[in-house]
Amino acid sequence: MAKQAKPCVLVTGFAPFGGETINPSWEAVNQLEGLAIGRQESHIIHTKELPCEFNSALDALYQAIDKYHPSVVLCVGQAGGRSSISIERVAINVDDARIPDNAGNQPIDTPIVQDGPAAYFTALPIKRILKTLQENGIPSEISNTAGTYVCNHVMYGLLHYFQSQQLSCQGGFIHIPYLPTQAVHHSGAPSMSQEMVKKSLLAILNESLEYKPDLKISAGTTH
Ligand code: PCA
Repeated sequence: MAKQAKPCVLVTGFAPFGGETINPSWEAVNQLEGLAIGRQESHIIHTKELPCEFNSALDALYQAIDKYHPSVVLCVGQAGGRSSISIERVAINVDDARIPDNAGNQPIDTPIVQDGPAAYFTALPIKRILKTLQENGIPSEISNTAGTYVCNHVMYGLLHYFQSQQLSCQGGFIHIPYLPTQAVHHSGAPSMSQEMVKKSLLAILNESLEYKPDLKISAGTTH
């Protein structure tokens, strides 16, 4: 009989976009591949880089979910200009791109899923995560908008996949600031070190494996 694979979590980062040469999300996430996480190292971390493209990011994400069958999926993206780790609460059913994606597409006021719910809430224990990050001295906040670009698209698509495929998996989205090497080129922009981002992601994964969602409304959709 085939040996059962160790339980795992999936963490994704994005390719660079908008004229940047790196994306801090993939720079940090890439360092997590193969690490053990959770109580008594119960889970292994798998990682995946997603293209910053509306048309192909979700295909890449769904392929990775189908391959690994993770217990938790954490998607991470750059939010240049934000100063804290942003724990996203909600994804909305609209693409409204300020700039073209890496394939040159720029959807405006377009639903992500035709006739899909207006929004999905994450089922991650966001308040516990916030408390833990703050206790560890990491600037962090709950965010009530993941924007309307590729990150919101991926978060909505992730939560829609859980719902439509009836997966008993929890997941969510984390936005992170520029790295200091990027902020050098954006006068006045805040930044966060890669070490601090990495520490944050590991803490978020541990909390997500340990605790149930603290959302009071069931399963996380709203119409
Ligand atoms: N940030 C963008 C898309 C990719 C990324 O890292 C966003 O916030 O939508």
